[in-house]
Amino acid sequence: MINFKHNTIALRILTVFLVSFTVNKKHLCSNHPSITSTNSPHLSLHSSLVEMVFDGHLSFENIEHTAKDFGGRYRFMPSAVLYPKSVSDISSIVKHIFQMGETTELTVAARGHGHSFEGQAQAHGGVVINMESLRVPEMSFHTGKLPYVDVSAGELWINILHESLKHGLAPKSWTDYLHLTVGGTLSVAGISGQAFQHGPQIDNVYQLQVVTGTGEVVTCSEEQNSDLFHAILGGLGQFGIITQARIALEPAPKKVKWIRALYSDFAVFSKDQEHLISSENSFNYIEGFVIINRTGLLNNWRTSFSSKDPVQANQFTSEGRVLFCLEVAKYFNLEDSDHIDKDIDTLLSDLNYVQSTLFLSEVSYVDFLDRVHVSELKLREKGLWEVPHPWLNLLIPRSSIHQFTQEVFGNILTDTSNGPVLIYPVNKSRWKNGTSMVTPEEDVFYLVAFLSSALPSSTGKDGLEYILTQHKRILNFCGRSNLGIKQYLPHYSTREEWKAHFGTFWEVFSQRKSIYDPLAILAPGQRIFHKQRHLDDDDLKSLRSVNRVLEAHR
Ligand code: ZME
Repeated sequence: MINFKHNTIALRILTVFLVSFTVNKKHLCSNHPSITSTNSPHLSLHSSLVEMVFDGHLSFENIEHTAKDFGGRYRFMPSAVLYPKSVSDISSIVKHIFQMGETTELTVAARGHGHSFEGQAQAHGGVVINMESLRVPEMSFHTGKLPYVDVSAGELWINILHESLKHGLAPKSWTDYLHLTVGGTLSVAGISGQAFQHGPQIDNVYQLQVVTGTGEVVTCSEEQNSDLFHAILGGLGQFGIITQARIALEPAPKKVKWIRALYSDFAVFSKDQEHLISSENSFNYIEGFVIINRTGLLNNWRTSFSSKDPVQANQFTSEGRVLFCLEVAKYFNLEDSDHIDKDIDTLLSDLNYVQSTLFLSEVSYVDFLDRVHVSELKLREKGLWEVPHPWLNLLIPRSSIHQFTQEVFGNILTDTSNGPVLIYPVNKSRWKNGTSMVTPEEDVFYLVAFLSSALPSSTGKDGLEYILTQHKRILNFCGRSNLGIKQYLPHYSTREEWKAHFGTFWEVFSQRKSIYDPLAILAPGQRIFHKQRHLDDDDLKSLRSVNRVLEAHR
């Protein structure tokens, strides 16, 4: 009886070994679009974690949802999901796994609202931490000269917006979509139309609390543990799990003038955009997007935008050609009502858009910031939200942007039916130095974002394979022509690619890894560092006993 039990366990251990070795190999080498793995929980993990006590709880069941993300292409099952109720829950589990040392491949991934594109917040066979369960502290506001709010890292930006507005305040720098967690966007950068002025979201944080890869809880800022602070901001989750953040606030405007205007010449469009991001008294938000070969272009806009010249404007389509749409916004309050239109006329008088294509709209600050959520609800209604999202985000130096747009919008992309293609410049001379974010070398660079949705079963132009092939062509062109681009939110699979991405910063990045997460426990889904498993004496004993069992069965 006892023997039988031992043999079973030995065989289970062997199975776990084999399964994890084979799957890991696949994990590292394959570029296949839909990579799925659903092996059963590691036996050793289960027995070692099941005895731990948490303020929240650890679950081994109903955890499939954490093997999915917004990208919809990577699916790696964890062994367990932690629903933390305290920072100490997070610290305990990381510390526990750290103390197990190199005898286990166990890793830990913090998961926010699940909006990674390519499995970055998944932990194959490891522990996923459901950061949205961590709702401590309650948002606490500090008004005064430099107002800020302390939030839990699992908080959604949309909730922070609503709470801040009750104090007449709001964060300064945003993402386009607000149903994302603070910890998630601060781990990458957080870029939207305010970044030209305020820098990305990582430039607008005063202090963080993090749990490092050794399970230590550390508070960091420019003054305190500044190396960790800089490492964490845009650090792709490699140096610690953000558990709290102190977000810079400003007085919130009540209303927004939201404006769009079309250009048919990229040189004119980009000249105006660059003028706007560098002038002193400009718009508060500056973005832009590309429209290729679309009919009925204006119907989409009519709902919320009104035209000064509707007859002329209605004749405008991008059928058979490429148009560039400037999108800007000016914030204002009721007391500005008498001069806001004049201010905007002044700003617009510098620009050279096609005169008949100016569209103006006036919305509340919340409606402006939460605008992508409106698209989300429409797409959800049509069942088009939970589809694969092969997204490609590029940062392109100003000196290469003309060459880039000519090739990509002239030869590679033939229409923009699969989703928005954003294009706008920022100037990093106004950004903070020393974060982990990787940018091109020039001060002025463009964000170009290809935000496609794929139809799950399509093999045509709206299918996954076609879109991925287009992205490959775009990247090949960038590499071949030496455009000096950097990917934003990349998903590389080899050390060489990551090294090339980080360039001269690689040494600092990997040195910081060895300090803050020496066993490479954190954020394995980024595929930058790989946790090593070295067999210890106990493992060797089990392996020998497995061998004996196998011998006996022969
Ligand atoms: C899937 C989807 C993305 C629907 C709308 N979007 C977006 N639209 C505009 N800007 C965006 C965006 N997603 C990120 N930025």
